[in-house]
Amino acid sequence: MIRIRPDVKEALAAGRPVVALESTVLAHGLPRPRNLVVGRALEEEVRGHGAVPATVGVVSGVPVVGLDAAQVERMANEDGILKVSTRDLAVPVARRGDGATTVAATMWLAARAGVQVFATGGIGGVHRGGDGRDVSADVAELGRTPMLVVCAGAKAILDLAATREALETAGVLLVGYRTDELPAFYSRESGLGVDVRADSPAEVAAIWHAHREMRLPGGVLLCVPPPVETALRAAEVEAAIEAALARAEKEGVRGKQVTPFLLTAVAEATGGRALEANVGLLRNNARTGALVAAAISALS
Ligand code: PSU
Ligand code: MN
Repeated sequence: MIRIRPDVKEALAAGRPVVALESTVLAHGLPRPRNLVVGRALEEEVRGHGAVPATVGVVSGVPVVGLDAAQVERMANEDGILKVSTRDLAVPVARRGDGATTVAATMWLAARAGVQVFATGGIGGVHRGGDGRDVSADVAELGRTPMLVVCAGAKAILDLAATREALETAGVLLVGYRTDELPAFYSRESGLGVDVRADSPAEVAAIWHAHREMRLPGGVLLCVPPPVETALRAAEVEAAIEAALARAEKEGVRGKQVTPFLLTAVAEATGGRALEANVGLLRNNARTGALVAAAISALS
């Protein structure tokens, strides 16, 4: 049912480090042609730090853990590719179509393939305003699928305090990587704390190992601040976010379009600086994921 690229399968069987990557960020999170460049760069970042990258997606109805180069290109360049969360996975499979997997769907597939570490940008969470009912399926998936998810916190377009509460309710441990503060995706500061701090890949690996040994349900979120070189100040990105939210409201943007719409609008409003911050943190998370996956392999 799930196709695993041969080198990924070999690495998993031998207990060597593998890092999963998602395809929604390529298809819907980043503009062309940069998305393909970044998709390749993330795989290189993982390889360059001693792990095997496994980008996840659905290709011609087959869920794939470890897309090949042509398939990554397809995720980046195909028009109108479906954005697929766990609940939608059956649709492209039944219709023999393609689908770009979100954090939730990537976790689900990668975990079933035996992958333990997944690096992304920012997870979905509780959207701002309204009644707080637009909650990403990423939260529920984190609550039930065992995976160490490396991210820069939740996307700043969200209500971060509410997202943090939702993650707590779902039973997700927030580990700060060399920080006591939950990062806010574009920026390093959120004013919110993490549950515990870890200062090295080995410390993270030890927590993950214990989580697995006890067969605790769900994921652990490793929250890595975006690199200083490209990070924005929370205050400067806030105005852009508010303008983007107002536009989404006016244009009646709904459902799964909300996140891609807001990310694009914020990138435009910051003259591309939010995009550079996004790319910088994606690379940094891929690298950190590889280092942590290697530390986990050394333990088991
Ligand atoms: N992180 C990024 N860019 C993205 C996303 C995350 O840097 O495009 C995607 C992820 O795939 C995440 C999804 O799962 O946005 C959340 O969408 P929603 O709020 O509709 O659940
Ligand atoms: Mn949503």
